[in-house]
Amino acid sequence: MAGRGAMNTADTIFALASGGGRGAIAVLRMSGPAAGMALAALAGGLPKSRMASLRRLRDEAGEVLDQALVLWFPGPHSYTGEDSAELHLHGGPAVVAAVAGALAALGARPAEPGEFTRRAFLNGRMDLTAAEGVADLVAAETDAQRRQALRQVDGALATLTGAWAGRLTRLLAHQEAAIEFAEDDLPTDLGDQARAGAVALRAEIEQHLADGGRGERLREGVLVAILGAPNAGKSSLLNALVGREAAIVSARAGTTRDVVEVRLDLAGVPVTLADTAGLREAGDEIEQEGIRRAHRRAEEADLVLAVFATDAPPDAETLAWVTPAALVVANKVDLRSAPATIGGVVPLAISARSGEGLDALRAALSAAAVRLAGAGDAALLTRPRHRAALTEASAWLAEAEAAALPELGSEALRAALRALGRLTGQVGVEAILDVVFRDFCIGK
Ligand SMILES: Nc1nc2c(ncn2[C@@H]2O[C@H](COP(=O)(O)OP(=O)(O)O)[C@@H](O)[C@H]2O)c(=O)[nH]1
Ligand SMILES: [Mg+2]
Repeated sequence: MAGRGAMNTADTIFALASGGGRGAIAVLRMSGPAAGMALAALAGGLPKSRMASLRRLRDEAGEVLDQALVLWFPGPHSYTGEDSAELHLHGGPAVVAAVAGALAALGARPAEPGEFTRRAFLNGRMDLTAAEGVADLVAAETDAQRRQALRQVDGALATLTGAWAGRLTRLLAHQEAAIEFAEDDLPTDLGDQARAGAVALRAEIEQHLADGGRGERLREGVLVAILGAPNAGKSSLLNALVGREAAIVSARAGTTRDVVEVRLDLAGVPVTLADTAGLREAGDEIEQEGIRRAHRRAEEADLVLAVFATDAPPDAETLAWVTPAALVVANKVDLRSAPATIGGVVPLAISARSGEGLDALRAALSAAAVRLAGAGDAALLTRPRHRAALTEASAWLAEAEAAALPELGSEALRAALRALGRLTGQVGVEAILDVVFRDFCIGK
């Protein structure tokens, strides 16, 4: 498709589309003008389109490499829009290597990460947001992430953006008509209509921008930093929450020196729990660095989990992190009962040792994660790129509303339309292609 970025699609690419290592089946896929020739050469002729057939695969010397299911997807109605094929091989490394070698001998080359989907986009098979959705679907670790990615593959964001672009195009037509009629000195309210339309459209876009970043958070995961004095039981708590000894627990203060992170699935939201070095006036240099890292992680965190132990008075360093947004726990209630409040907040009484209160803490963490990532209600913006494009469109709409001259309003509306077009990849796409397809895996 013209204007979608120069790229050499004349060559034929192949890649392992299933996971590496040993498995029952390994799927090699290829795409490009020579895909049919290469498949025919390997499989002794082209099979019927889109029908699985069992073939012996041979290299150029006639040696049988494997017995495989082969599928032929002639373009343009394939994933990439090009002639494509899939080989379902026996999933051993030697089989895959032999068939990949035969494909390379036939002139195909290994694909770059995301190159299949990139071609699908370049050939107009999907818009940019759907392509991003494919990458997110492959990377999804939790149900809520999977649902969000599927929504995007299904075009939820592209459909909304397309509808906005349609309205904007009509506003632009009104505005241009207003300019025409003004030249004819005819009274008209077309300019006012365009202005009112811009106001309404901007309000809708702003409503989506005011989603608290839930979509991005769900995509990337919610970061929870565990903070507290040395020996408060932070590492014990992390281990109790994940059900394994991820962090070292010791009666010696200052044992945890770097940030230890584990991934949890809480109500469908991926949560990264970060255990940190205890906050105190540090002794040696390594511990000081650990404490610096603890503060940095806490500043980046979406949620701070402040841990206090019942057998010590609340320490000033940790109290400084207690806000209404923080989760406060009083640990070691097996030793002593929890105080009524810590820093003005009612703590959750827990014991990392006995397990008391951990269910309530897990529930509180889940609720916070769902609130932060909007796992229940759908946020449509899942990447900073989306937010940037809509913020820009909204700013241009504001400019159009404020424009003193109809010609300026018209220019601003056009710029807003371009910003929307960038979101779905209709305009100005060259600069962002590499960014979008960088985080794909090979074979997608
Ligand atoms: N009695 C009791 N001891 C605990 C509890 N949680 C942790 N500890 C002990 O407190 C000490 C410090 O624990 P650790 O998890 O390393 O604390 P951290 O320095 O905050 O990471 C260890 O000896 C733990 O066994 C608890 O709930 N009850
Ligand atoms: Mg520790």
